[in-house]
Amino acid sequence: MNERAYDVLAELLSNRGVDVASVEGRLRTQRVETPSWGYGNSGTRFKVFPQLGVPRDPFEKLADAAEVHRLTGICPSVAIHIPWDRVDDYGELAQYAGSLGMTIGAVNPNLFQEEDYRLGSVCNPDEAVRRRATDHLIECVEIGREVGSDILSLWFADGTNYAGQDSFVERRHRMLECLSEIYEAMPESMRLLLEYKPFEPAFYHTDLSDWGAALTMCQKLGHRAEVLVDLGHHLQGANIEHIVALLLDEGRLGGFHFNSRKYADDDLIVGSVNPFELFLIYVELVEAEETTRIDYMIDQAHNIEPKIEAMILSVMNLQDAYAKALLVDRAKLDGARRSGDVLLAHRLLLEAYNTDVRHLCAKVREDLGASADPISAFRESGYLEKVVDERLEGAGAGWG
Ligand code: RM4
Ligand code: MN
Ligand code: MN
Repeated sequence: MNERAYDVLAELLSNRGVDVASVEGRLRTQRVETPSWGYGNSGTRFKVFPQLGVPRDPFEKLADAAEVHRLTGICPSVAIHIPWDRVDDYGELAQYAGSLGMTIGAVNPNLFQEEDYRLGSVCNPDEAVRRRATDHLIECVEIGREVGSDILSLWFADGTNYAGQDSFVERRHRMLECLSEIYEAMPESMRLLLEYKPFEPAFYHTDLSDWGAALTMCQKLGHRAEVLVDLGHHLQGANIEHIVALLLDEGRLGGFHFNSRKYADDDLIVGSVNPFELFLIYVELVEAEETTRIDYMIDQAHNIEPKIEAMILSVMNLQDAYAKALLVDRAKLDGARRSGDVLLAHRLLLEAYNTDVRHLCAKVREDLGASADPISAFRESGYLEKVVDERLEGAGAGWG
């Protein structure tokens, strides 16, 4: 760590009235879950460029995720996707995670890659297909029990491609019927997170197109059903921080899938396109998260960039955004808002956003036993060279 740079920053912040120790304390409690699928090969519908050293199975994905945690100090859990991460013995998978100092986080069912799901899964007009989808969801509840996870994270590809194809309302009722059964099957300790998305792979309508569709479904299910916000799942121009505030106010913001996008659901490195938006989202979260459980997860797919480094950079960008949000002078902001001082209120946000917090984050990572400079440390560690050698045989895991 660059101690001089840190000291200068800490002094500057103290002079501004920031309680640096408490900001650092909050930063040490930040947690970000990384996705198993982010370590496997992925691409676009045009081409998947496979990378050397990519994990071949869920165990190797956990090992890569553990490396991200070792270097950042805030990523001790991994989300899994079933069937991509199907194993014979989930107890063994959980035990292996434990041996790496990791846990298994959200269980993500997959209801979009079977022939049967051409017209949807839980909204399909065919009752037999809906039964099959529901059974898979119940299987995932069981897997959650076996791996010690308390989150069932749901995203449905359901929707229609042409006007008139099916009844919006009947489809909604079918989904509600299925999710009610799942909700009943979940242990008391488990939460159901419901993710919305306005387009793709369905192109006329999706059954959970936006936060309102997801929220009303959650409200019907019960208090352990909450909305998940994926940053890539909005139409252009949507004010995501406003959506975040609304869901928090309703007590139904369950979690995030962080990523970045320029055009659609691009799943790029977090904060790479619009870091200011990421900061504004954290500004809404800073107070609420003191009393609410929110699960922060990354949902990324790396097409050309090295996967572990991309994940580390995403985590660092999340630390950076959170740190800046913690610097906002809340008392002054409150005063500016009440007195109608539009520009002062705005400038108070800019003041926090424009602070270079990198040395503060580096210090926090070191406090956690991680690395001040995680990407350089990763490059120097020889981990990638080692796994490239070890994983020469067999195919890298991907979406299949
Ligand atoms: C979807 C959505 C889900 C993710 C799948 C792979 O667009 O973001 O969360 O599990 O992609
Ligand atoms: Mn997602
Ligand atoms: Mn997505």
